[in-house]
Amino acid sequence: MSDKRKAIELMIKAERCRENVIRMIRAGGHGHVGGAFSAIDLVAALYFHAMNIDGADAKNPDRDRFLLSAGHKCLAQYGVLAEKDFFEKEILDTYGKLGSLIPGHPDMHKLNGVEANTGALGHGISIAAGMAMAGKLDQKAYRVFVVTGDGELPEGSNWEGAAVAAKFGLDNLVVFVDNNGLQISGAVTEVMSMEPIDCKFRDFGWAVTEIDGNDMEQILNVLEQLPLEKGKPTAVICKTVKAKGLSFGENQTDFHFWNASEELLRQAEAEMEERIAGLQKQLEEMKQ
Ligand SMILES: Cc1ncc(C[n+]2csc(CCOP(=O)(O)OP(=O)(O)O)c2C)c(N)n1
Ligand SMILES: [Mg+2]
Repeated sequence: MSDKRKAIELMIKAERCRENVIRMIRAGGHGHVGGAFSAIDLVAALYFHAMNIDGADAKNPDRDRFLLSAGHKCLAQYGVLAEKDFFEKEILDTYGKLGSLIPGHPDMHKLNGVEANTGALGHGISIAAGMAMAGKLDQKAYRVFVVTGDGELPEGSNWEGAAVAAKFGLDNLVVFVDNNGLQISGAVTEVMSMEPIDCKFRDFGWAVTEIDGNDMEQILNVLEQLPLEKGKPTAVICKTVKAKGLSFGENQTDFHFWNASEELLRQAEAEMEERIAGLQKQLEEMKQ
C-alpha cells in the first residue's frame, strides 16, 4: 500500500476517534478536549499502525506499552481504545458518571489497556524508563511509547527519567512531546517554558527530531525510523494545534477544558463527517 493511502486511512481512523471523544463529552457534559485533539492523530497512528498490541490480550508480556503521561488527555486514548475494540463503545456513554471505567484521568485498575495511573503530571517518562529497562533486562523486544505535554515537561520526575533512559541506552523508549504551545492557564512560554525542548533532550543524551504532529504522513515517516539512533532513547517533538479539528476551538486556552453545548457538539460532529467524506473521496479517486 502506498504511504499516501495509508496516511489517508489513518486520518479517517483519527477522525472516527475524534467522534468517540465528542460522544464522551456529550455524555459527561465536559472534558479536556484541547490536549486530546492535539495528540489524537499521533495516538491513533501508534495504535493502528506502530504498536504490537491487541485488546483481547492486553496483558501479553511482549506487548508494546503506551504511557499517557499527560493523563488529562485521556479522551484521546479512550477514543482510540474504543475504536480498536479494547472495550464496547457503549462505555463511552458513561463518561462523567460515577463508577465509570473511563474516568477523567486513566485508571489501570479499571480499564483494559491502561498501563499506569496518570493525571498527576510529570511522571510518565520515569515510569516508561522503568518499563523500558525491564524490557532490556528481560531481553524482550517490546517498545515503550510515551505522550507528554509541553506544559507538563517541567514537572515531577520527567528529567530524572530522561537521565536514566540515556545512561542505560534505552533505545526501546520513545517520547512524543505534544508541543501545542498552550497549557491549562495560557501560553507555555509565559507559564513555565522548557524551550528549546529539542536541545534539552539532546543534552540529556537523547536522539531528537521534530515533526508536525497533526500531519499523518510526517507521523508515519518518523514511526518508520525508530529508534532514531541505536543505543539512545528517542524524543519526537511534535508541533501540534490545541483542539485540532474544532474550527471554533483551535489554539484557544478556553478549549483546554470544554463545557460543551449541544449546538457546538453537533457542529463538531458535522465538521468530522465532512472531513471523513472528503478523505473517503480521495481514497476512491486513488483507486481509479
Ligand atoms: C502535578 C500536576 N500539576 C498540575 C496539574 C494541573 N494541570 C492539569 S492539565 C495542566 C496543563 C498541562 O499542560 P500540557 O502538558 O501542555 O497539556 P495540554 O494542556 O496542552 O494538553 C495542568 C497544569 C496536574 N494535573 N498535575
Ligand atoms: Mg500543551
